Amino acid sequence: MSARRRPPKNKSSQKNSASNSVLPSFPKCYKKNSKPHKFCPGCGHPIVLKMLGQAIDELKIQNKSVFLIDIGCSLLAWDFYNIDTTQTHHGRTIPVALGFKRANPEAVVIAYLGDGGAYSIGMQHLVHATLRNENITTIVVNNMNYGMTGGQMAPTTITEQPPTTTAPFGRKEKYLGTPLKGPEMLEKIGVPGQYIARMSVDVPPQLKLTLKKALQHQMDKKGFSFVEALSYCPNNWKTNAAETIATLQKAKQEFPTYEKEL
Ligand SMILES: Cc1ncc(C[n+]2csc(CCOP(=O)(O)OP(=O)(O)O)c2C)c(N)n1
Ligand code: SF4
Repeated sequence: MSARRRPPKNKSSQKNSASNSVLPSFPKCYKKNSKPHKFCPGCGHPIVLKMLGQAIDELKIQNKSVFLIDIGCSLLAWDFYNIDTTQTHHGRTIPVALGFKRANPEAVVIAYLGDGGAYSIGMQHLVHATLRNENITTIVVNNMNYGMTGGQMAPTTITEQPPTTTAPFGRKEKYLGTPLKGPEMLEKIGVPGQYIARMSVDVPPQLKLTLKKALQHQMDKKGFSFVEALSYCPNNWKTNAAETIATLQKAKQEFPTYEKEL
């Protein structure tokens, strides 16, 4: 007899399977016909997006949310949710998000981008949105490289990381400087009351809690909220599952997880 699991025979056994968590539990705000998603196997983006979806469900804000995505692998989320979504140019997600928020202050506006988009080409927007205390939520998925374009070095690439295509011998700090720490930098220029956090995809419940707090912060009209999510990119790191997890652990030493209301 085959060892493979047999499909459930009737509706009641289907119900039992679901309640035993055999079937994947999708957030209600997911666009189900866009699944399976388009990200590489083992990518961290879908973990961030699932936790964000659950946070949106729990806060019951699906119909008032606006989701803005960057160029970079974040664009693969263009049809991830049943939520109004707009894709922007590389690094320009934050200014487009601000436009939506100013036009509709009651909307919950979420800017979702990679570390290249946030800390390199779009850095000026991040800095000035923080200084102006704009009431939006920004989520930066930090996979420590330029994922979509093939794994070039990013401002966040760490010394301990597998080599990147543009730094094949690794990050030599003497020539390439030290990795940029986004949340810590924003803390230095931030306005009192702002919510700033770094969390990681290997602890999904904590990540969801952090995202939920950031969204609630915006809903309470308390100003800029920011979450960096440390994330996996096995495709460009060229790592197997165990090496991927180990790389994230090394990253956590360089980029500690924390949260702070300034
Ligand atoms: C103005 C502009 N410059 C450069 C590019 C090429 N480009 C596309 S995605 C990307 C990097 C994306 O990296 P990141 O923002 O870290 O996101 P990831 O793909 O890692 O999630 C670059 C440089 C572009 N599309 N537009
Ligand atoms: S290239 Fe990296 S960040 Fe992009 S989808 Fe693949 S694993 Fe994810």
